[in-house]
Order: sequence, then structure tokens, then C-alpha cells
Amino acid sequence: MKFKNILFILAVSTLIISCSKDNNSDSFDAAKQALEDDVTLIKYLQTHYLKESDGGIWTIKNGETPLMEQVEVQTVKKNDISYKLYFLKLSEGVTISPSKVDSVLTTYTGMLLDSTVFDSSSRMLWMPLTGVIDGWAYGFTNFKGGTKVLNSDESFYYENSGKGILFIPSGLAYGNSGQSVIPPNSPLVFQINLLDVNIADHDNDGVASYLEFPIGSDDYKTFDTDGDGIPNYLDADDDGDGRLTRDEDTNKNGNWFDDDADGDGIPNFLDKDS
Ligand SMILES: [Ca+2]
Ligand SMILES: [Ca+2]
Ligand SMILES: [Ca+2]
Ligand SMILES: [Ca+2]
Repeated sequence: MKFKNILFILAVSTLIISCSKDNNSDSFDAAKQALEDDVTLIKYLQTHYLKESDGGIWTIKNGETPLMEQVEVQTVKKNDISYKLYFLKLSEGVTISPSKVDSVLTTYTGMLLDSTVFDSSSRMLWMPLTGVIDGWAYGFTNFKGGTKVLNSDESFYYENSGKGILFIPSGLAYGNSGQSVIPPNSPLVFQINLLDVNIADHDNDGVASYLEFPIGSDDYKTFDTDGDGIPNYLDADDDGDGRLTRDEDTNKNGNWFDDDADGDGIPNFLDKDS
């Protein structure tokens, strides 16, 4: 099997944009599918190897080192189901890692386990990780960006970018609904190149989006200090006290977490009474 098969590349560069909601039919057992996908992915990783010379993934024929011995695994919890996302780090990158609310500049190729390439972009694209499949949002956090190099004609390229391959269970991709040429319940393989990272501030309140929900938590979509239905990362007045978060960095040092007028340990921008 070959990783890159130009014949199958479709001109659908936005395919990885996630669809709105999983199309869960009543009879669909997502937990069971997660287990089946893991068996499928492990078998794939045990029977395939990465060929250094062409960067392709091939079926093991002569005792080559299986991908299974090279990948790392990340456990992702979603809707009370544990998913295993496998990734191979070819190079980590040198700058910063995105959080799952940031944007990444990337080139990529996506394929099914039978080597059908369903999407590819050799052109650099900015992708917000809040708007793509979960396998991307979590997978990219394991890599760092590269160094931007400017040419004399103002064009640019990147050196030492983060490069790797993600092996994604269907539950962190298009689930049981599938998408275009991706059949339902398909684990996916993405070769990714992380060129650059943009730290997002969705509500432009001065506080980076990754700081607008508890560290280690994934619930940026629901974390809502003032309970007004607008999560903090989209709310310009997080504590609902009528003062914009932007104006609650009292000492104006660019850090919203060291301003605590009443000394109760809660910074002003999250503290309704200070
Ligand atoms: Ca913000
Ligand atoms: Ca709110
Ligand atoms: Ca406020
Ligand atoms: Ca306070």
C-alpha cells in the first residue's frame, strides 16, 4: 500500500472541517465502535511500516519495523467514551504547541486505511482547531511549529516544522455518518506538517482562549463563569459585572490573573464583586 496516491486526491481541501453534530442513530453503539476501531487500528499498525525513502506507509513483507513499535498513544475522552489516538512523531517542531482552541498553519494528506487519499493540501492552510475533527484538535497538540524564513522577495517558507502521522479512530473523525467519500465508521490516517501556530483570542478581550477555561480541562465550549450561556472564550465580559474583561487588567501589565482587588484569590475579570 502506498501513502500518497495522487489519482485519488479530490479537490476538496476543506473536507476535514468537522460536520456540525454526529449523526447518531438510536441503534448506533459508539462505545462498541470505539473498541472495534482500536482493534482495527492496532492491526493496521502491526502490519504496516513507514518507508523512509518515500515517506509512504507500506504493508510489511520482510520483517520491517511495524508502526506499532514507533507510535505514541493519546487517550481522548468524549461523551464518556475513551478513544485511543495514535500518532507518530517524525519531528517534533521547534516553536510552540497549539492548544485545542488555537489555529495551525499546515499542509496535510488524509487517507483511509486502504490507502485511498480523500483529501490533501500541499498549499499552506490556516485551520482553527475549534472547527476541525477532534482527531486533529487533539493530535496537533503533540507537535510544535517551525521557524519562518523570509525570502528576499517577501515570500516565505518554514524550517524544522513539526511532522508526523495521526491514526484517528472514527469517533474522533466523522463517526457513523461518514463524509463524502469517507464511509461511516472509518478510522483515518493523516500525514501532517505543523508549520506555524496562532494563539487564538476568540473574543478579543486580551485573555488568550486557552487561558479562558481550567488548565487540563477540555470543556472550553461550556466553561461559563457568569452563566449567561456564552462560554468565557467567547464572552467579552466573563464575570457579567458590566465591565469588559479588557478593562479589568487593572495594573495594565497584560496579565489578567494578577489583578485581585478584594484579595479573595479570584482575579477581577472573573470576580463579579471586584
Ligand atoms: Ca479571550
Ligand atoms: Ca459567559
Ligand atoms: Ca467583567
Ligand atoms: Ca477577587
